[in-house]
Amino acid sequence: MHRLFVALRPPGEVRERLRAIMGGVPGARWQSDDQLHLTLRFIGEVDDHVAEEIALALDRVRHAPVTIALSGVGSFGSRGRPHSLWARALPSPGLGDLHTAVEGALRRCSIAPDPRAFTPHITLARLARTAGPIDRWLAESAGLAIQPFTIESFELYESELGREGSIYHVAARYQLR
Ligand code: 2AM
Repeated sequence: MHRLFVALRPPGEVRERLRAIMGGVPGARWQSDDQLHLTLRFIGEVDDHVAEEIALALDRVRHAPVTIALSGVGSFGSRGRPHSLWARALPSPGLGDLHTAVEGALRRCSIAPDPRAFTPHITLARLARTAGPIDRWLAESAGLAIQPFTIESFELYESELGREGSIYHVAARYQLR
């Protein structure tokens, strides 16, 4: 079985800016440089045959490079029990269209459509149940503003659940042009 997702990898300078705002929340597991990505679509567990079919379907996606800007931060989970911290990607036509194109490719592989709205973000930390308060970090990081940058490929990732958090491997890379 393969645990798959489709994501965009921010360039090195952007990852550095993101890493600069990591810290200051006790019990937060900050993402390593390798783990930083913007998920276009989480697929989940599929067998070898479906994984191959997905890789081929994604190879048929034709899309121009996409421009992304990051603005502000947020958290997922309930107010009393947040479970992740992230940087927000501003919605853009390119990003939305690429998401739709990926969704279409997956549908052709009989992957059920994702019922959740696409909320583009880059997860920065996962929070343990015992993590300290996040309000100060949210306030201090609210001004995050990363000017538009261009992404020229998207990736199919395989996720391996490890003790220190997930390890992500690029299973295939698809050029945007
Ligand atoms: P997240 O960053 O908001 O946690 C690999 O697990 C990637 O897929 C993560 O970036 C994660 O989003 C995303 N993802 C979306 N839905 C998921 C799910 N149901 N289970 C695990 N990961 C999911």
